[in-house]
Amino acid sequence: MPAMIKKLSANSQGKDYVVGDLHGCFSMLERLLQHVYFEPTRDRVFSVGDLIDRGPDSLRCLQLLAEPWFYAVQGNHEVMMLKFFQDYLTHGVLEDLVDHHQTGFLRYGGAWIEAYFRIDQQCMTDKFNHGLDLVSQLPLMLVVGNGPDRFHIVHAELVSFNELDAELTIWLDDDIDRWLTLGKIPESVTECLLWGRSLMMRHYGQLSHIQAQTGLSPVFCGHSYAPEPRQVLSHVCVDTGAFKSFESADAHYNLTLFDIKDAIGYSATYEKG
Ligand SMILES: [Mn+2]
Repeated sequence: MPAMIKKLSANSQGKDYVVGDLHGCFSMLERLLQHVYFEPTRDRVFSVGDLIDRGPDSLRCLQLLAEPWFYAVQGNHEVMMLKFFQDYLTHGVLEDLVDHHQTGFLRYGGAWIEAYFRIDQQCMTDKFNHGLDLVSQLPLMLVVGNGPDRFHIVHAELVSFNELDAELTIWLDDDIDRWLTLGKIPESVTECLLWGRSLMMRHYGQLSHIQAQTGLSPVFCGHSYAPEPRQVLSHVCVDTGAFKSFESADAHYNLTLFDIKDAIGYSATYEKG
C-alpha cells in the first residue's frame, strides 16, 4: 500500500505553486503555466486533489501525475474512483461499469470513464489504466520543507468539528510529524482530510471553542469553492471553482494557480477551444 503521508524537500531552485481542484480543466492550467513562465526543470506544481470529474479532460489531468514537476494528493473524487475500481485493480477484469460498491463515483461526475471502457476485452484502455495506477499511488497529505518554509498540501482540511460539543480540533505540525514517523494518518483524520467542510463553508453559529492554531504551518487545500482564495486558521483554500467556469461559464469562478512564496494567485477562466 502506498504511503498516506509524504515528505518533500523545499525547492531551492525555483518556484512552488499550488493549483486548486482541476476537475478535468486541463487547458486552464496549461494557460496559467504559460502565463507565469513556468519552468519545469526548476518549478513545481502541487495539486490539492480532485483532478477528475465534471470538467472536459479528466484523463489528461491524471496524466499530469507522470510529470516530475507535478505533485498531488488524493481528493474525495480520486478516493471514490479507486473504490469504484477496487475489484478491477485486484483482478484485472471488468465486466461492466456498475457501481457495485455504491461509491457514488458515476453519479458525482465519473461517467466520463465510459469512453475508456473496452467491453469486448473486459478492461479499460491502456491509457486509462496508467492514469488509474498513478492515482493509486497518491498520498493523502504532503509535507514540504522545514521551519519557516514548511507547508502542507491536503484536499479538504486538517481540523475536525465535533457537532455535539461544538468544538473544533486542529492538528498541528507536531501531530503531523508523528504521522510521518508512523508512516500513517489516523482514520479519524483521513475523513476530515478528504471531506471536511467545517472551515471553508460553515457558519460558526454554535462554535464554542477553537484550539490554538500556533504550531501549524500553512495548509493549502481545496474541496470547497468560492470566487477567491481565502484563509482560515492556517488553511489557505485555493479552490475557486474551475468546473463552474466550464459548466456554466460563470465568470465569478475560475482556476487558481497560487505562488506559495509570494502569496499571489493567478486565475484563468474556461475558454472554448
Ligand atoms: Mn472534493
